[in-house]
Amino acid sequence: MFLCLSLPVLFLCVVTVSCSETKTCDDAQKTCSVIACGIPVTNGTPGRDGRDGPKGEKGEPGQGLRGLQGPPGKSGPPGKTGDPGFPGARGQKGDRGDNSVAESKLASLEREIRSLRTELNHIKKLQTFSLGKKSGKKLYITNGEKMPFSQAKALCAGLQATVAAPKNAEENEAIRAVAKDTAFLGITDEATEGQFMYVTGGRLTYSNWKKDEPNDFGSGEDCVIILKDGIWNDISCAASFLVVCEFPD
Ligand code: MFU
Ligand code: CA
Ligand code: CA
Repeated sequence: MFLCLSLPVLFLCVVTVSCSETKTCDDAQKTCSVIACGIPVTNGTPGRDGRDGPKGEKGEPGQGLRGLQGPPGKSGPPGKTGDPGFPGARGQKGDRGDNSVAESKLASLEREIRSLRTELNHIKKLQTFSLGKKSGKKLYITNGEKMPFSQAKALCAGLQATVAAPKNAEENEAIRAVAKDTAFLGITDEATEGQFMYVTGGRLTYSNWKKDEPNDFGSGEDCVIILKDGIWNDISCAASFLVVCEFPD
């Protein structure tokens, strides 16, 4: 079938080629029925060049010898530091701080304070019992040392106490019983001769002078002592005697 169709086309081509030669139309008409006849002409000048054909396929690489690839070049200098990134998203709220160590230390200290308070109360009871202290009464204590009045005052002050000064017969007896020997009292007339005052301030409200005392004997006597029997004499503050300190109720 293909052969039947292609045969006339092949024939037409042969005729066309034969018609490019110079011959009469009658001659051509004898062999080629498709050619029309008219006035005989000579062939014209050749036509213009046709348009460029489509670009051909890329050729194969050349056949010349190719050198081996060289080693990589040195790395270039480092680039400039980039801009800082955007701040990150806000994190979740953290856990509550841990106070457990501080809390257990505090609890331990509180237990210890309670224990120490209990122990202190016990010691105070033992001390007041051993000193024969009665509740609601002042506490009188001596260290058995003899010293001038200035030192006696300093000793009692160092114990948050004052030199004992009886305000009544009962206190006078309590001080005498503690001292057992001659001791300074916290009373002087250093400020105004003849006017005896408590070292804690104020005029005397009670006294127990020996007969003919106070006499400001010799070069002067501005301090006061309680004798072994509980009566008083004025004496030089520079002389040395026992001291009894008085602690508040
Ligand atoms: C009395 C006292 C003095 C001193 C003197 C030795 O005077 O009043 O304070 O003790 O004896 C005469
Ligand atoms: Ca005096
Ligand atoms: Ca005297």
